[in-house]
Amino acid sequence: MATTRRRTQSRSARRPDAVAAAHAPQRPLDLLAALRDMTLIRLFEQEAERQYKRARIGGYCHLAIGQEAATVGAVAALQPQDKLLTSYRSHGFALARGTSPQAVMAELFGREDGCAAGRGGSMHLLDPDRGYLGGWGIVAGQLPIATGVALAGVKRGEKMAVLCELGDGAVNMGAWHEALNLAAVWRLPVVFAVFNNGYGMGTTVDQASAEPEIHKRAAAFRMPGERVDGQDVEAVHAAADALLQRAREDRQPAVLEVMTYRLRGHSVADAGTAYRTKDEVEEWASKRDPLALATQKLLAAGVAEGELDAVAREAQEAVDAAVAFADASPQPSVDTLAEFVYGDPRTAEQFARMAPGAPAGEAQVIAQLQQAA
Ligand SMILES: Cc1ncc(C[n+]2csc(CCOP(=O)(O)OP(=O)(O)O)c2C)c(N)n1
Repeated sequence: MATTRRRTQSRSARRPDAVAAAHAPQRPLDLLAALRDMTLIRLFEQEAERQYKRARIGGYCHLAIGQEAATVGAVAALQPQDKLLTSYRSHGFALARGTSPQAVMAELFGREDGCAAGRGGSMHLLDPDRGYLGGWGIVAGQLPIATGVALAGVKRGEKMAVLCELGDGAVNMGAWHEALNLAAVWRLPVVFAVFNNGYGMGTTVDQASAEPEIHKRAAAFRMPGERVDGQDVEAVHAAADALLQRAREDRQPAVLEVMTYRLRGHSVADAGTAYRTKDEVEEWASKRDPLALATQKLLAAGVAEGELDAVAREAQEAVDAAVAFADASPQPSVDTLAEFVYGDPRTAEQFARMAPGAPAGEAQVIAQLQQAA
């Protein structure tokens, strides 16, 4: 059946440049609403950075300050039935998809009211009700899962698409090849959005990739591949919208390379200065800041400055409320740590008994397991 589908595919379906032209955005982007989302994400992450440095947030914390247009533009192109999977740099995705700032901040704090019940932390945000099937901490780990989610959608006869975000570092993992190959062979409705911020930790794209123009790699899988300016929220939205429509309607998988930049280090623990110059960062901050670019466009379109001030004020209020909420949310108790990890509750129970301070020690649990075997 897959063969028949491939044969009946029109010639234009194989020409990447024809895709955007053939599909004008279904719903034009509301730029003011996009700026609201971007501002919330920026202020939220600045606050997360402060809270991390105060040790209120544990584990890892990867900020995407500078990448807000890429995130908001892509997520705004999703429809309610679509699914979203991302890498670990994921706070903005949850917020843009509609998860409350409270639930995201509580997750960063590791609290019960977090969107993953405090078990996931910054890298593993989750909101299945909104089709957000996770931030994933293993580089490229989300790709095969996204392809599987798209296959499940097809099997159920749903008219949906999957947006799978990944970093430029993920395109050299085996999972990239497996996931894109199967997506193409089975014609699955998944758009792989590569957020190319120039670096995988401290390694540049050129150092890691034989073909650094990542969208061109789509040709190896005979799927469309496009590159877009990731600092321009309208451009990202238009490109993502076209490819997602095409995924939903024609089951056409695609690669969208979104050119962006992270203004902070790889994680809060990385100063981000060892492998790039201050001038480079300054250049992006002063000339290519996505919030400033959207603000300029809105002012040019006649939106009053007062209205833009209100956007920043309201976002700050939401962030402050999120911190207060997270602070007041209870800590999960240690003996429930394995909940949601194992499908079998008995395994969770055994795990709980191994927790520090638990009445039964590891040796006893092992003995019980051996007896049961
Ligand atoms: C399989 C695997 N190898 C290594 C790591 C450690 N690691 C975490 S992030 C990262 C760099 C990924 O860079 P990229 O995909 O470009 O994403 P970005 O950080 O730029 O958003 C690495 C090597 C990991 N999490 N998973």
